[in-house]
Amino acid sequence: MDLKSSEQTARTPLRGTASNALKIVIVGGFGVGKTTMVRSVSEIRPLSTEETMTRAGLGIDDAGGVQDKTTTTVAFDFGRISLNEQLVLYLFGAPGQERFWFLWDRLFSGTLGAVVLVDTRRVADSWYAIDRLEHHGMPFIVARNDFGGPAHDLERVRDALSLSDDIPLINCDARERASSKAVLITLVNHLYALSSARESTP
Ligand SMILES: Nc1nc2c(ncn2[C@@H]2O[C@H](COP(=O)(O)OP(=O)(O)OP(=O)(O)O)[C@@H](O)[C@H]2O)c(=O)[nH]1
Ligand SMILES: [Mg+2]
Repeated sequence: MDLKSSEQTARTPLRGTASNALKIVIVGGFGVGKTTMVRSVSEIRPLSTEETMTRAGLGIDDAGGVQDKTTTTVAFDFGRISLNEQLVLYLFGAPGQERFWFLWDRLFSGTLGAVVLVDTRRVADSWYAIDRLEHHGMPFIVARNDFGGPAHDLERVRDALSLSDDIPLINCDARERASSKAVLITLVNHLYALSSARESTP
C-alpha cells in the first residue's frame, strides 16, 4: 500500500449513520491468510500484532506449506469495515499457531459470527477452528483462500471438512479487497438467514 492510500484509510471516519455493529472473527490454521484478509478489507489502518518468526519456533511452529512466511500473529489483528450506511463490522483476526490458541476463547466473547479460512493444501489445519466454533455454537462460513495450484471442487472441500450443506462455502483471495468483502457479506447474509429462521420458528 502506498503512503497516500494508507493515509486515506487511516482517516476514514465512522459514518454518523452507523447504528448496528457486529463483531466478527477470522479463524483458521497457521498462515492461511487471516491477517492478509483483515488488512485488505479494513477501512481504518489495521492493528496487527505481527512478530518475526525466530529460530525459537523451530520444531514447535509447523511451517510446512508456508516456507516464505517470515512473520506471525502473536495476539490478534483488528480492522473495521462499513458494509452499508448502518452496518459496521469490527474484524478480529485470530492467531493461527497452536501455541496461541488459548487466546481464541477470549476472542470469541461477544462475537456474532466467524469466517474460517482454509488452505486446501493443508485442510486438516482448519479442523481445530471448526471444532471450537461448533463447541461455542457460533455461526460461521468457510472461505477457501486461493493459493494457486489445481482448482478444487468445493464439494470435495466440503466433504474433507465434513461440513453440513447449510454452511456456506466459497472461494476467495484474501489479498483482494472486493473478494474479502464478498466473504464478509456472505457471512452477514448467513447470520440474517439464521436469525430469520429462528424468529419464524414457533
Ligand atoms: N497466493 C496467495 N497468497 C496469500 C493469500 N492470502 C495470503 N497470502 C500470503 O500468505 C502468507 C500468510 O498470510 P498471513 O495473512 O500472514 O496468514 P495468517 O493466517 O495471518 O498467519 P498466522 O497469523 O501466522 O497464523 C502471506 O505471505 C500472504 O501474502 C492468497 O489469497 N493467495
Ligand atoms: Mg496472522
